[in-house]
Amino acid sequence: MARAKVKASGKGRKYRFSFGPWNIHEGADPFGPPVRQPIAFAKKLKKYRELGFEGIQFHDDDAVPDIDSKSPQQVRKEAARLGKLLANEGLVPEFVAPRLWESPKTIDGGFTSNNPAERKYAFQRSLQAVDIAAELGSKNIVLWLAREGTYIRESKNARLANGYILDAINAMLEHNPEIRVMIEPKPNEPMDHAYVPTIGHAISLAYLSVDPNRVGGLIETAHAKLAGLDPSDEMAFALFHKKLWSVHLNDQNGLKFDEDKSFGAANLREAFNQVRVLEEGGFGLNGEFVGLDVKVMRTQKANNATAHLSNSKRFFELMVHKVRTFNRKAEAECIKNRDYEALERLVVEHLLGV
Ligand code: XUL
Ligand code: MN
Repeated sequence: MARAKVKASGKGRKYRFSFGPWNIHEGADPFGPPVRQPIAFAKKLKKYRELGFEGIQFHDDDAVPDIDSKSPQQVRKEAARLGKLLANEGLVPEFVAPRLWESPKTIDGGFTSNNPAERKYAFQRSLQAVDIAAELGSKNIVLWLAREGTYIRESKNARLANGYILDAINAMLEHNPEIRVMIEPKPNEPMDHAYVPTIGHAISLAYLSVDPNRVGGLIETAHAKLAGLDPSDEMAFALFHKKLWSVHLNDQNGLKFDEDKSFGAANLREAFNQVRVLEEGGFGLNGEFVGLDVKVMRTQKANNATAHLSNSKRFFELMVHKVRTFNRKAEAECIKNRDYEALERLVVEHLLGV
């Protein structure tokens, strides 16, 4: 296939890309079993450089499998060993996210469970994730608050739940003075309604924390769309607050399950606007990664089951090119004349390459 050459550097910016081991997936969904053989973690690690990625995102148990069966010392030892391996491979651990949604102890949520013993488990596991991040050499924790919400509204006290989440964030900040917490908001799935469903909610919690400068956000395209919001506006809001510290770019075809499609695959114009906002907002200039939380189609054969990652990276780079070559003078003219029909045509023709 002929491939147009594109540059994702220029204007002093070179984007760095990341993904998580879960983005190379065996294809199981709620309606059917895996359709591809699992790929060993060591083999996945090799794929990063091959695909042009430098950053790795971890859940705590991606870094230390079977985490609950190991002593704190063992967990730290394994994380430190992995940190060395990553450094040798030239890979950067972007963040660690405590996986608080698979344990039998988090069936009814972690921080917001109605059971104090379960809340304690979630608390401790999160502090341990902070230790893992430190051993790996990352300063970032991501909180996707998967089960912090309800199936039925009456089952939890939402006011108290927000306080429990804030307590957990504060505990992480106090546990390690270097660590930063990034909240990854999502409005639903697996819950009917999740607490902290948008970046606005996340940032308002950040300001209430014991160290607001160390609490920010990670915005995922699909999650913003599931909340009925425009992902580029969500990103702009966080950039305005200097709190956009990572992204999970992907795409989403309307209000369905969380599809995690390749970036730009469902809506080119929304992809253009996300890249435009990131470029204009200086995203990446402080070392932020462009994370791609994308899922390969279930139908994909095993011999080419990483194409969603290389495609998403390429679509991002092509969009950077589109953003950088957009006719800014003509744009300013349209805005000055309040001729938004002309602006619409300018954008659409630019995206269509005419
Ligand atoms: C869930 C989701 C997660 C987080 C990491 O929808 O996006 O993969 O990004 O826990
Ligand atoms: Mn995500």
